[in-house]
Amino acid sequence: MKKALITGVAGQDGSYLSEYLLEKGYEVYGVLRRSSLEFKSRVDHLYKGDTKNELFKPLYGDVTDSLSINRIISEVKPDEIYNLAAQSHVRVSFDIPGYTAQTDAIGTLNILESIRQNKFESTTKFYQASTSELYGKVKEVPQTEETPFYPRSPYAAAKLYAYWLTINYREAYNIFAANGILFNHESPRRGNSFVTKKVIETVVKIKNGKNRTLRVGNLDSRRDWGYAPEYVDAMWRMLQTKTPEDFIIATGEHHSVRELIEYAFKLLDIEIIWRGSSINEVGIEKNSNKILVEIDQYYFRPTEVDLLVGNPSKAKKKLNWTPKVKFKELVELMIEDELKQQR
Ligand code: NAP
Ligand code: F7E
Repeated sequence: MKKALITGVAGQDGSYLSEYLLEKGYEVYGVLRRSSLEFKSRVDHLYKGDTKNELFKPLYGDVTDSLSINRIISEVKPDEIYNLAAQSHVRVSFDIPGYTAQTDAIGTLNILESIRQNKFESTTKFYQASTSELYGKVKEVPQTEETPFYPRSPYAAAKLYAYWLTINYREAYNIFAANGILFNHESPRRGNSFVTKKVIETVVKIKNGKNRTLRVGNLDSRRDWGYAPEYVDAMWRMLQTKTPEDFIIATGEHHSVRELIEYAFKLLDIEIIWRGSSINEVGIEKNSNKILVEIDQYYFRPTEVDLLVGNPSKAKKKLNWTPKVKFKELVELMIEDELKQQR
């Protein structure tokens, strides 16, 4: 039986990846951070109560703490490590750049060093959660594995260190280490401060009369939004190849935050029209003339990433991976889930 160790297991991707690997018959060791409330909503069903899975093993640890990480790796002796732990919010990384660097950059170093010091170079494969944010102020459209990076946030700069460290440990110590350069991927389990989940949660609240307005930042930034369960499948595929390589995972489509808002409201039979410009722009319900969308300076970033769109050809060719859920279907399934949650 193969053993996988997942850092960031309680996050969106960690929870889907756990379910995916358990389904494949893996023993899954999940690194959880201690918090004052025990409840880890995305993975609780895997290790508590009637749905508990004996093959899921929760372990306390923190990637910034090399002692705990080294102990876990030396005891578990994993066949595969998926390093998903991160302070993953781009805007928040401007508020807590030091913590972001410790987790997203040094956390990766702690894991790779532990593989090396335990002499697991030939037995433990390593997946690094790299990101389209590395492209930042993009040098070409769409982005490929060859496009130069231009990070635009403390988050992206920390992830750049982790990206190159992964390649360096592959070249220097022959570790099977791969970067997945994943473009935005979303789901009903997405944290509610990311724009897709925030918009969808709020428009449903507005429809149900529980919220008056949606307050957002840059309406015109464009993202390549895919569906998270499909992206964890790509992570696993990257560790099953003959030789380790880095791959873009993306849909190849891009849409704006404005389109996301319009389509989410449309699914609830609300038509939005836009008036005004920049910080004074508002989204109005066509029928009632009520203001439903307002711009809030708080949600802007000091340096924005305007457009990200990936070319997933290499993954299609070498991993036999293709995205199925695209923008409209993604918004539809998230709205459907949200309607159930708020019922
Ligand atoms: P997420 O929902 O924010 O989950 C991140 C997880 O990391 C959380 O469970 C968090 O723990 C944990 N964590 C944070 N700091 C930690 C620390 N110091 N030690 C141990 N665990 C820590 O992120 P996600 O969307 O699942 O993304 C997974 C990974 O892919 C992240 O590395 C992210 O940067 C990267 N990525 C995401 C996307 C995307 O669109 N989702 C795209 C490209 C790359 P708590 O639950 O206790 O907070
Ligand atoms: O923002 C704009 C915002 O926070 C998307 C992380 O998973 O994907 C994610 O990073 C866009 C940005 O995701 C609001 O300015 C407008 O242009 O949902 P987001 P992100 O920054 O793209 C990458 C690939 C990762 O690696 C990250 O870990 O939407 N936007 N108004 C807003 N964004 C937020 N959060 N909230 C707003 O009100």
